[in-house]
Amino acid sequence: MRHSLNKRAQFTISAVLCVTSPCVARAAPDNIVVKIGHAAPLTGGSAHLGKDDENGARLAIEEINAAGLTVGGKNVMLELLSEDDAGDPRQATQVAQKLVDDKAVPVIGHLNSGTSIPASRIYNDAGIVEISPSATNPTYTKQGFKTTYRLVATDAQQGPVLADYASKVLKAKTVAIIDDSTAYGQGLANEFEKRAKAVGLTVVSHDAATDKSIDFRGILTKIKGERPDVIMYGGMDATGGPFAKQATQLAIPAKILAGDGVCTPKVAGLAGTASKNIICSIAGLPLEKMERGKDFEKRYVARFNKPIEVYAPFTYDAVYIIVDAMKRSGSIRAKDILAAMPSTSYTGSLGRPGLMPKATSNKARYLSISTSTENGVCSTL
Ligand code: ABU
Repeated sequence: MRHSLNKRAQFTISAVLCVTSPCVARAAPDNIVVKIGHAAPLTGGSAHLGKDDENGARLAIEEINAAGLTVGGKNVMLELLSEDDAGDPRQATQVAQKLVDDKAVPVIGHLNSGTSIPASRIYNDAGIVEISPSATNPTYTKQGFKTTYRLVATDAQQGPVLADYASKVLKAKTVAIIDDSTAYGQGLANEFEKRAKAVGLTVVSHDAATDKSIDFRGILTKIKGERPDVIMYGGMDATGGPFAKQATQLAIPAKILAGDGVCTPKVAGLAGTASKNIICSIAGLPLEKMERGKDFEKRYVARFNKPIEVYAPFTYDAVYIIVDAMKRSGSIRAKDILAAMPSTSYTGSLGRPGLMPKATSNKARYLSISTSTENGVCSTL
């Protein structure tokens, strides 16, 4: 079912101020306010991705409010409650409890697997839906929580795709692996390693850094001596960029494989010309292949005056998926939204993403493997 903005309900909003962008909608006194929680790193190395997520959710909420939303015969206004988890597992649980205490009805987030996993228990205990736009560690949706959803494929798909690419396309025989010791980076590296060994690659080393590491010259010097055909990097763009740059500075010729956390426009800025050496996968369709990606991009850029990083279309669609569940259940109550989620059939910016609760978490609808070019645009191979 495609969403259509409800023009008829525009009169439920007392004022929509569109003199200059952005539009600001004020709730009429008879409107019920529904709080949409959002959590992501808004500070630290992944703040650019967290802000991108927040923008996607904000754009959806602004559109829905401007069009007017009626649920079960009542006028509803959405309010964004956005919290900074700093990409830190402990802060994520504090933020999750705050969102529950502040009566967020669903939560869009968290961005990282390492934050989404511990936070998911808190949302589950509170009975509210959590939709992560980006967490790819399979554990997130394998904990048996009915509240836990994601809009992306998992590293159990992403890791093998990268290993197969190394073996079949790059014809690599040896690989060095390094990860950032996070649930995402380490998990992806482990999934890669399993498949790499299964297809006959020799893993010459598997090193651990951290998600704060910026100087990789020691590890890279060691890896250079191991002369791997390829290097697998499990981590995010903030560290993957410097890693690739330093590998090139040390004249390491091996291609660097990485997952969706590195497959961002920012990595080109951080890696410079070394980004040509990065081959990265994305855990969904690239924007240009999303059914309504271009249309979304235009509205995003017009509203925020900057390009999309990566996950904004996913947070945008997540808000619409929640609103779709509200409309179908005729309720704004968390338990009714939760009950309506499994029967979601929704086509958004992404097209029809595989909405992946526990039962279907191994069925990725989309998994593209892409290569990062010098200007940072990921193109599907
Ligand atoms: N999937 C990469 C970024 C988010 C995460 O899984 O940690």
